Parts: sequence; C-alpha cells; structure tokens
Amino acid sequence: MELPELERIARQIRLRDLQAVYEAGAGHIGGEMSVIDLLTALYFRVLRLWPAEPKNPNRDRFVLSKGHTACALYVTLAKRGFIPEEEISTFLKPHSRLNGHPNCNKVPGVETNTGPLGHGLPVAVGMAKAAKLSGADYHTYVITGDGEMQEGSNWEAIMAAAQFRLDNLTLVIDHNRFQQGASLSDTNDIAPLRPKLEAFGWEVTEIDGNNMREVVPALEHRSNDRPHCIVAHTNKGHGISFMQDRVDWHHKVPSKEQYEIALAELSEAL
Ligand SMILES: Cc1ncc(C[n+]2csc(CCOP(=O)(O)OP(=O)(O)O)c2C)c(N)n1
Ligand SMILES: [Mg+2]
Repeated sequence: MELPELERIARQIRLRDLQAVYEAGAGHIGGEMSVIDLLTALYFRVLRLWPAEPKNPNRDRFVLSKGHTACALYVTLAKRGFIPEEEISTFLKPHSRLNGHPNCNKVPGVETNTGPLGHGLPVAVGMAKAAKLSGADYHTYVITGDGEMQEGSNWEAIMAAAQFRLDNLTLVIDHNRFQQGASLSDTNDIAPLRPKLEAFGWEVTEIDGNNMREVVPALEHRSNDRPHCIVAHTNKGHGISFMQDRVDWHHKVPSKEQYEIALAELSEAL
C-alpha cells in the first residue's frame, strides 16, 4: 500500500479510536494517538500476515508491549480483517473480548498478552531467538512506550538481543516524551535513547514517528548482524489539538464538548 493511502487509513483509525474511547468512557487516548501511524504502517504495509490464518507459522510477529493502548490495536486489527469492525463498539463492555489490555487467548491477531510494562520486549527477544534456532524467516517487531523503557527488564532483553545478534528483531520506541501523570524527563530521564542503544550494540534509526514517509522506510530497513531500534519521536495525543503533548491526556476521557471538537478536527483531515 502506498503512502497517501496509509495516511488516510491512519486518520480513519484515529477517528474510530476516539469514538471507541468516548463511548466506553475509558481508554488511553494519548498514547493511542501517538502510536497509530506506526501500527498502520505495520499492519497495512510491512508485516507479512494472513488475517484469515492468524496463527500461520510464517507470519511476522508483532508485540504491542505498551498494552494499555489496546484500543488502537483492536481498531487496526478490525480494519485489517482480523475481527469484525462492529465489535469495536463492545470495547470494555462486560463479556467483550476487547479488554483494556490485549489478550492473545481471546483476540485473533494478538500475539502475546501485554499490559504489565517491561514484558513485551523480553518476549519478542524470545520469539526472534526461536526463529534463529528453528531456521524460520519471520521478522519480530515490538513497540514499547518511552516511559516503559524505564523498566530494567528491557535493558536485560536489549543486552541479550545484541549478544544473540538478532538481526531479525526491530524494537520501536514510541518516544512521546510522557508517561503516566508526568513527563519522561521529570521521572527517570532516559533520553537520549540513541547513544544508550548504540552502546548496547544495536543499530539505531531516529525518525518522526507521526510521519509516514519516515515510518515506512525505517520499519522496512533490515540490519545485517545486529538488532535494530527505531526511536520514533511522536506526540502524545497527536492529531487532536487540545490533547497534544498534554500530560493529563494519558487516560482522560473527553467531555461531550471536547469530543465534538476532536471529531471535527480528525474528520477534517479525512
Ligand atoms: C509494570 C507496570 N507498572 C505500571 C503500569 C501502569 N502504567 C500504565 S501506562 C503507564 C505509563 C506508560 O508510559 P509510556 O510507556 O511512555 O506509554 P505511552 O506514553 O505511550 O502511553 C503506567 C505507569 C503498568 N501498566 N505496568
Ligand atoms: Mg510515553
């Protein structure tokens, strides 16, 4: 799929995500808006996958480690044909498969359960190592939050991936400069990320993670003998003027008035 079409789909996913969070009265809208361009590029261009065969052994593996932004993943999976689009309206309702964090036992296309931060990357390292051991040629992608990178388990996984020379692994850090209730710099300032990853033996690419022209080539890049990290500079709340870069929009729900404004802004861009 070409870039203008990808940009159009990302706008549609943003709009559906906003509606779902508003209707459910909960969600993590800020981090959903920041990660949607990355999810769109992965699911509509980069990942090798078969929606009718979600467990096909040749599929590329994708782990959304920042599992609190599950709604954005569900909307993307629905648009790509893994689950019915109507099902999005059940998000967070009793008996729905679409819980606040993604569950691989319930939702086709979800690769592994996430939610407790700091687990997705270690699991993804295992998936990439398993491919090396078995001779499989799938690629493993994982997206973490930047606040999530404050978890020590990630840095053990980063060391292991370099040691195993996992050139079949791509880590994308959604570097939106905020975590929950505070900025990254006010909590445990791990920026700049590039020199740290390079020091651990990774190839690093820095991009504007809300610009499809930079997102696609970075995701398609293949390293030769080492794992690849994309530091994706994004905006929390991207696309909605009053949410962008505001710490309170980590998991706030828009009022009716705010919802109307956000709807109008996102629809205008469609
Ligand atoms: C181990 C663990 N500790 C705390 C939380 C609660 N929590 C949910 S989201 C979040 C902030 C995450 O920030 P970041 O990784 O930057 O995500 P984003 O900005 O993309 O939403 C926290 C602390 C959690 N889910 N898991
Ligand atoms: Mg963040």
